[in-house]
Amino acid sequence: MAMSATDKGAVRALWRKLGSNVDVYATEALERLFVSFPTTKTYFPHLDLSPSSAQVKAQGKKVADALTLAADHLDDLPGALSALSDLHAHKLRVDPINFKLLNHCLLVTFARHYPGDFSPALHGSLDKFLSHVTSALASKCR
Ligand code: HNI
Repeated sequence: MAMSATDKGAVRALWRKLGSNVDVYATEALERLFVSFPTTKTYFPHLDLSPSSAQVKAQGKKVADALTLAADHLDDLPGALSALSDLHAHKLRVDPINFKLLNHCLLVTFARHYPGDFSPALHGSLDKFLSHVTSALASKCR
């Protein structure tokens, strides 16, 4: 389902509120991903995935920066994420199911830290945003 103007406004407002904490939250989401869905760890055999690892933190910052780029380009997600889509599909060969798992962990993390009422409407807008990011990232998988 397309993101409405209301969804886009909600995501932009959320990003303004989160500020630089997006790094911290993306790192927490990755930690949750590796604990709750351990098969995802197979994509990172070269990284130290133990709790509080500097490498997971660095990966969290990369994911956060890409999400911020996406939040700044809501009207052209496929264009903004094109290079990352190539990377994940052709080089890293990430099975698209894994994006859904990370989206779940991101939602849980944002809901946990959101300062105030993480309303059903905000939940819905954020879920749509993450689904669109995922579709753009997975668009070159086949
Ligand atoms: Ni992903 C590298 C963004 C989901 C596996 N990933 C990156 C980089 C960014 C990024 C940015 C760094 C690119 C570079 O160095 O040029 N990844 C994102 C985003 C999402 C996502 C925005 C979804 C919201 N990545 C996933 C998922 C997996 C995944 C679900 C697999 C479970 N990503 C990787 C791997 C790398 C990677 C593997 C390379 C890590 C490294 O350092 O070698």
